[in-house]
Amino acid sequence: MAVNQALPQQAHTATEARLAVARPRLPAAEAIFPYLQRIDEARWYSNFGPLLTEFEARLADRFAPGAHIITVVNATQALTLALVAMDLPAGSYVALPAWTFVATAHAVMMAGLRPLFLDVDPETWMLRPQAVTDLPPERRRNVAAVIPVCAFGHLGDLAAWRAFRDETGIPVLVDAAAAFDALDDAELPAAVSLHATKALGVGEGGFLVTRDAALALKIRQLTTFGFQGSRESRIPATNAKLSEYAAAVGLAALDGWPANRLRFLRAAQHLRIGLISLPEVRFQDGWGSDWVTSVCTVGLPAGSAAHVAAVLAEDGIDTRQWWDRGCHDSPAFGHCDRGDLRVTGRLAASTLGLPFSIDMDADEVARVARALTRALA
Ligand code: T4K
Repeated sequence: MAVNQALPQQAHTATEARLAVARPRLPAAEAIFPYLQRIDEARWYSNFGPLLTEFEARLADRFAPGAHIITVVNATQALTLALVAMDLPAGSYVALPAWTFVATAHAVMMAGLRPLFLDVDPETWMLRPQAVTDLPPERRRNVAAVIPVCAFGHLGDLAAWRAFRDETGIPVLVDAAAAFDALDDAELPAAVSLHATKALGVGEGGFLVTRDAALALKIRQLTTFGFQGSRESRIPATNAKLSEYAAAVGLAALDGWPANRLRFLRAAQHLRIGLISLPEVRFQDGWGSDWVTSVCTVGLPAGSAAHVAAVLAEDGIDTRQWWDRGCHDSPAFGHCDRGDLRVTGRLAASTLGLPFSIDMDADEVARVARALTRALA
């Protein structure tokens, strides 16, 4: 459909509030309060206090025994410090999908490494091991690590990445920023975001999960001035610890997670049902049934994302290209090496973040459905 085609009567009225693309809801004050009282009593505010220790233990319980959790100030730092801990040759390449948020590539560069942007699978929107194994040998030889990204919370085929690591010896670090719900496997080190916009948010925060005890110890050391059991700084490091206050929010969020997960499922099912007469709108595989996340990114007819966004905007409905035109496209990465990124280009033009929230109601679903029907007519 042409972008400037005449549109039917707009549904948006001056009295109708704008519909935000995301409306995070973190634990309410009363849910956090008992944890804040514990902080008052303990007079312990940071540096691995009792709440943070409990928060990490409860996060570890979500994985098979043997998983180590290192909380970090955000997932970008978790990725950066994990790469630093891997001790890769300075300036070597880290392969990553172009279809990701800029944080993935920033982490590579801040770790003193070079991003190599590769294309993704058109169905799953994720990097496949073949994207690396099919590289010309001279280029593949310089790939020191790979970061597959769980697109918008979808886990993808981690078993294939484990096989890749075992066969090639190339370390794999998973960017599972939005995959708090889906991630239950610590065989590959993975970074999860606890940002406000994520399914389980503490405001700013994240964690790294791994079964590799030595890697976990090194990452922990990097988050705390290079200390390890003493006040002697043994390696160049930083301060990336979470405070007891963030842990308080995290503990309250975990208390509420079973019910909130059901609320996310319910909201997602309402949206799926509301859009059932629009088969052109494609949800990610398993979204809102097998796994949940806080955003809804859908596939649309080829090249139609900008038009659909414009029509929804006329109806007061916000949408978002969460990853813009692809990570590689940002000026910060203009000089970085890349492969053929045709699929990424197509996804940027044909996927769109729709409004979604844990408490999205029937009127909001109907409003989005009406606007999408108009846009796709
Ligand atoms: N890897 C991947 C693949 C990622 O997607 C991300 C982060 C990372 C790594 C790094 O994780 P962190 O270092 O952040 O832990 C968001 C998030 O800041 C970011 O976490 C996320 N990905 C990225 C895709 O998007 P913005 O700048 O787009 O959010 P903003 O402020 O525009 O808000 C979005 C919507 O939510 C708006 O409608 C406003 C609403 N909102 C937002 C906040 C923060 C609220 O209503 N309340 C709020 O508190 O970045």
